[in-house]
Amino acid sequence: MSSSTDRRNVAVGPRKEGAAVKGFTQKVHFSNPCLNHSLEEDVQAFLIDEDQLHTFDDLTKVNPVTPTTVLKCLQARYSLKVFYTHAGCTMVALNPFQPVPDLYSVDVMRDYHYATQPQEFKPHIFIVAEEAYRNVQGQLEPVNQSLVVSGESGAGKTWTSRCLMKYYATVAASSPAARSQDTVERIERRVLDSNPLMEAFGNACTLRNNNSSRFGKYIQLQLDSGQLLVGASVQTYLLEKTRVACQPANERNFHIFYQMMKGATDEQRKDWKLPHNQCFAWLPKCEKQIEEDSFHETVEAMVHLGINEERQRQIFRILVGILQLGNVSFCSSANESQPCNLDEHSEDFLQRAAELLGVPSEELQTLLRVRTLKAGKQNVLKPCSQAECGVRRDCLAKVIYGQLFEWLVMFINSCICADKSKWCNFIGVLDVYGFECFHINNLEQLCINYANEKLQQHFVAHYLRAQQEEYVSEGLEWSFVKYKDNQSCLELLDGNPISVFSLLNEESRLNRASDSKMLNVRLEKELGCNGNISWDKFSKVPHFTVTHYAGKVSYQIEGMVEKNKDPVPPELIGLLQKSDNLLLHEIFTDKETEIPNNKGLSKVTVVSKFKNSLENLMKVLLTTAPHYTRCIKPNSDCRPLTFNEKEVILQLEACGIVETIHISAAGFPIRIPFKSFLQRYGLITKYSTSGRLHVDSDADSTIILQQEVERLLGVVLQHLSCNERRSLVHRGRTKVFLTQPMLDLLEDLRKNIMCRCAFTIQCCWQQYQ
Ligand code: AD9
Ligand code: MG
Repeated sequence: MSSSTDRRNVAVGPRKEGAAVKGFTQKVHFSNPCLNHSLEEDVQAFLIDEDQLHTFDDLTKVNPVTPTTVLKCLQARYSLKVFYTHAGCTMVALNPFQPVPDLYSVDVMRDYHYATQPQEFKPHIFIVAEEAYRNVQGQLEPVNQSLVVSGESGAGKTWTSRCLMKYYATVAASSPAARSQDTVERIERRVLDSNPLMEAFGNACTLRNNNSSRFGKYIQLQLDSGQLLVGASVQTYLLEKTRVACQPANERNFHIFYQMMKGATDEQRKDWKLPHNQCFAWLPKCEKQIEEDSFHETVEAMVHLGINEERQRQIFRILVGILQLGNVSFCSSANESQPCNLDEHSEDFLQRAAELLGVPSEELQTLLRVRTLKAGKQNVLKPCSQAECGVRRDCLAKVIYGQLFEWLVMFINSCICADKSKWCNFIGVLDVYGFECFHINNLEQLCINYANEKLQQHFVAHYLRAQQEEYVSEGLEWSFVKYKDNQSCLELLDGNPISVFSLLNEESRLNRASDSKMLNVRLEKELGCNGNISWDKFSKVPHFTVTHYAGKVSYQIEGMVEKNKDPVPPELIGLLQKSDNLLLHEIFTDKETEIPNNKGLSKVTVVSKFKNSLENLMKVLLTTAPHYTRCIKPNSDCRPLTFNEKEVILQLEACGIVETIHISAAGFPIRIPFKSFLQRYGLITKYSTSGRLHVDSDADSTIILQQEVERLLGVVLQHLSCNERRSLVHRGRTKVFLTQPMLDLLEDLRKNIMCRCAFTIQCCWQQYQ
């Protein structure tokens, strides 16, 4: 049982109107700046005033648990610059949107690392990190750990993941130099350097986040038997490669392009055929100043990871080649049997693109404008329309960039991954894109939201399992609490034999001209009775709406099948295989590179590939002990220390925080250790008419405490049947498990007794006077 669960069990209590005793305030002593209040003080916290909400370090202590109380608590803490709060077995992290260096210094890392009980320190991402680190060496056998970081775009997932990696690179450093200094070295350095490199190629400035990750990532930090970091491996998911050729309005292309434009030396520009004043269609300007544009940092990371100068040159030439390709445009042809021409300025761009990509310019030009069709054994050439030429150009850029990114990840793995004989456990850090709901949603959002459904399913299962484990270890008889699960939505998306994905794949395979229309018809016909999908009959644009656990999202059908097919004309791949840019040649002749069939369709569609990789991820997660961090974005303008209630509450609902606390509330959410329980409610037995017992709340023996708890409960619940009693309260081995109504009852009894005593004392005084 993880210590976070223990903490959750400590104390919860009513703040019901009338039940609270005013003036009973929590004493918090901070002898150590990181230290939080003690268990006894936690127990007292349930009588706290609303203006003390900021002191709740665990949202399960807030009572009643409603979106509003949870929100108020987080808001109160945020206003005091407290960014982390426990929510049962999850950690809620509010984005400060400003640097808070003191919170993440090496000294603070060490405080948490060397603490005997880090969970008694103030909530911090380092508690999560340390808990996983300690759990990895399980008591009976080692247990791999996973740190799952979720939240919407800009909430701080990548920032948190980096922070977790820095923590391990510091406290689990394999080199003594790294441990004794603030710098990290050797393998630690390389593992950390994989971040800026992957972010340069996989992150972009979007409307929601200046440094938005456009891919998902699961990094496993490999630990040896002495728990030192000896290596790492990275798995990435679904890079949004369409961005390379098409950037949404007011968004940018991937950072690396801008870094190069800003940081290239004159010599490099000469080599890349890149004049200072050249503009690129695929590099839209953005008003915002992006701090991430550090070419120097990216190159340094490449050097540390062992990408030599020649390789760097090949990479940069490919990237500039892509940009030059983006400037190539076509004119419509007067005669359909003739290929379209390049527009008047495009000749030069095409020349440069061909040169940088290391392919013959004539051939490139022909292949962009003429399609090769197979007719039996014969090849038939067919001129492309202006629009088709544009699609082929974009397709070429996307396939090059996508494969380059995959090569980069493979390269990073080859230089950070330790030999299997050198490591025995891992801690995985998962940073996937959060739930997305835009004005227009397409295949990318469907995949992203599907990933979030899978993670939510894993989360709910794990959370309930954790609860069940505690019930069992405390010897409680209980049956599973019903909870809202997302199984039906997942079945709609990926179930067998018919689901959104299966229909999408079938339409992609059939490759018919009217695929979007057909998809819509089939979805409606074959899945129309599933309660999680609906259609707006009055909408002009065909779409379907899925009710996700986090909310409804409407997906545009137009273009979905095409995106799923992700077709690449084979003749373009053939061209790239001939490239004399050695890297490009290597990437496309590599056996593992997926080569499309003669219709340009690869064997696996986008969704089936994504589904497979997610299934593998889930298998790994299931073998690990998970720790959840829910990042929350306090305002959509990314303004420091600004808390927008409406936006936060939507996220709390979307990521299921409130539901999580409710799942806990549906069982016996209030768990009070015997001693604390007797200290607070012992007076009920003492003053009860049927209470002939002497309650010694100082007793230490668990057996005596157990008996006293039994007697107290016997007095309070003497009129109830065994079953009624069981639905309200359970005595475990070390704690009392209560429902909210039971706690309210105890509080009312206690209050009554205290009022009676006060009344008696008052009468005595009156008589005395
Ligand atoms: V996206 O889904 O990739 O678009 P993320 O990853 O959730 O998104 P990210 O980690 O990139 O968001 O955080 C956004 C910005 O918030 C960062 O660039 C930081 O400027 C800022 N941030 C996030 N967390 C912290 C923090 N703990 N302290 C300071 C932070 N700044
Ligand atoms: Mg990110």
